[in-house]
Amino acid sequence: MRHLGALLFLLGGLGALADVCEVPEVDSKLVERLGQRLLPWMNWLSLEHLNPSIYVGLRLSSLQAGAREAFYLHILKLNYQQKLLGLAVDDDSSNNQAKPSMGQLALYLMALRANCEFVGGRKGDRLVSQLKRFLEDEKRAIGSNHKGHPRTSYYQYGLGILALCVHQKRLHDSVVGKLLYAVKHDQHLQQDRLSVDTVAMAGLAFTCLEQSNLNPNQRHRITQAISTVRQKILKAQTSEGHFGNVYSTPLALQLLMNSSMPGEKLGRACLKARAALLASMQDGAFKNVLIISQLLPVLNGKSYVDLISPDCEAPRVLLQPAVETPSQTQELISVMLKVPHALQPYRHRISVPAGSSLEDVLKKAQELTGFTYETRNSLSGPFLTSVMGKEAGEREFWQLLQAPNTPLLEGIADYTPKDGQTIELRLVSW
Ligand code: B12
Repeated sequence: MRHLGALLFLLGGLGALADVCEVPEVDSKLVERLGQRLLPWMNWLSLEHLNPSIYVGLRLSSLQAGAREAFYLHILKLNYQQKLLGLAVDDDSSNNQAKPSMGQLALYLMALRANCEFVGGRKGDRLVSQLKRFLEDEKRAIGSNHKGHPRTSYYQYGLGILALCVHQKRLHDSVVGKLLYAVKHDQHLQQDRLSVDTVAMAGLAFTCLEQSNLNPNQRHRITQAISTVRQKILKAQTSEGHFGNVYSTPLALQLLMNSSMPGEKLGRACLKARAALLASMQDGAFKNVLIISQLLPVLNGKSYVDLISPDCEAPRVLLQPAVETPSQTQELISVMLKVPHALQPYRHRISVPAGSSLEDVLKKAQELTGFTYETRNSLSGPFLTSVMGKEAGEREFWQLLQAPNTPLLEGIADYTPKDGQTIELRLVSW
């Protein structure tokens, strides 16, 4: 009888284990290969490509880039302080750089925290005030009846709250309240679809607030919102196991990891997501450095919430640059590029070497066929802003689709079209 009791206790214990979201270690060679993709971007010190997310991702990973890392943070500091605090010498060459957005400032503050620094001093306090002001402005743009939209996005709103939280900076309940409302009432929807990245980011911000108890009056609502976020993310799991899509799974796992829920759904869902991620990693799906920087912490069992008290002494493996094996191909493929709804509709077949990116196709089309386009640089790479002379307006964007109607999951620099494919560019609202 006593043995049966012990057995039941053990089984009960195993059942309880299944409630926890764990992402068991994956092959370290696969992880290193991902990390190696970040290295060229850390050498490339062209100011427009500086990306604080790379630094954060690396510091929360099991990998390190040696002296490059410290140097990169140094350049980040110089660049961000110059642009944000107006410390630039007043000539045109240094001043024509756009000011970092709210989300970029947030990521910069997270990079400081990833190095175990708290923002402080006169300059630091000014940066914190700027971020608080950004959030206040966004709160006003959303409006007292919640009918408006943030000028950036709820994703950046969540990122802003998270960055201040990991520095233990207090925000007014009303600022946090807007994000609580948005999550509860599905205002993070993009084109009628749940943006898993956006809810995950909100969930990370709430988790930080819950752990730090910075808004005690909102405690109950925050706890409830975290549970809502978890449920929404679990519901968005695809049959292969991704939460939303392959590229929102890293942030979704950052949120779910190390959390627990009654029932057995969570543990199983996370193991399935891990298997799907692994398959995608082996397929070479992770090319984009921003996404890699969101994935590496997950593969090390960490999330952005760990920036509350990062472990800066944790041993990390030194990354060695990858040995390049250039794969020259003479084979040409042909891609149909079309923009049916432009003032001047466009449709042409473009020939490019196999393995070319969609950006290569656009360049070729511009060179040879009277197609025109413009891009803006972002932390995710080149963002298409204008096509055939038509610039996307406020809350509009040029969507990339595989005809007839499948939105691409990657941007122009990362997506590699297949032979015979038709790519459509479509101006849509979001
Ligand atoms: C908000 C958002 C959008 C908004 C951006 C508008 C706005 N005012 O915020 C809209 C709806 C327009 C959008 C569009 C697209 N997006 Co988007 N977007 C995001 C999201 C949720 C947050 C981005 C953000 O604010 N980052 C924080 C700030 C601080 O960084 P930032 O670099 O300054 O932000 C700018 C860029 O991110 C840019 N941007 C947004 N999406 C994309 C995608 C690409 C490929 C590029 C180069 C730039 C870019 O807009 C931001 C605001 O200016 C991310 C989620 C994530 N995990 O990152 C997805 C995400 C980056 N988007 C993604 C994709 C695929 C797209 C599209 C290519 C979809 C499509 N089929 O057309 C298009 C871009 C097409 C183009 N014209 O080049 C993927 C990229 C995956 C990858 N492998 O890199 C992500 C990760 C979502 C996902 N899980 O699938 N997006």
